[in-house]
Amino acid sequence: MTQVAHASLSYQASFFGAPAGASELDFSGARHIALDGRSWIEHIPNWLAQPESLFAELMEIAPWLQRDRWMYTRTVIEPRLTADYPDVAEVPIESLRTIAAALSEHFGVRYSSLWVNLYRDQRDSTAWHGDNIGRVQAESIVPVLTLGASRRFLIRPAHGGHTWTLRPVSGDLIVMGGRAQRDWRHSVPKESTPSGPRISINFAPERHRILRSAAFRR
Ligand SMILES: O=C(O)CCC(=O)C(=O)O
Repeated sequence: MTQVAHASLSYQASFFGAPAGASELDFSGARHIALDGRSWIEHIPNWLAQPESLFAELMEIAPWLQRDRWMYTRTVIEPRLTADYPDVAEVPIESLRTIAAALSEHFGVRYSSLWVNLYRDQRDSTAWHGDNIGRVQAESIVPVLTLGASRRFLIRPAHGGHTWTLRPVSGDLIVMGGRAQRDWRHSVPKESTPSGPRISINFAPERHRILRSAAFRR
């Protein structure tokens, strides 16, 4: 893994708004999609007001790493950067700790850790996968907050079938629930049209953190 100097990344850090307060985080606009009888996904547009400030802060201070992983016969460089916060209490951004607490309260899940991904441009991506939590829990609730550029977020059944396409914009929350990490696979594909940087914030309970080192991809 390689620590990445954030100064080498171009981004616009010109808008610093007020930190998110828990009372502003409103779940009532959720669009709920029943993927099947036991799995679901929700898209909550404009969930976070003034997402630009959080985007800029993470760009600046997150401990971005370039990871690699063993794939079948060789090591491949992940086409994105990642930063881990194993303990939410130690996240050095107050508004992000507030967001984790609001999600924990709303979903009744203690989100004690999080990781952030940086898709530097349209060439960065995440391959089809289920999150590790699906290995140990049949059901889970995984919130993913988008900041910055809009990218396609796809989800399809693990064994093939209809692909749902969501296009979250900055401040939107995507939530995967039920058996979505076990029976379904999600991805953020490369795009052909130019795109600026996107950050996704992925919230996880303790058990997910323990398993994080052994991602399973299909
Ligand atoms: O960036 C996203 O929207 C999804 C990220 C993801 O699925 C992951 O990091 O496991």
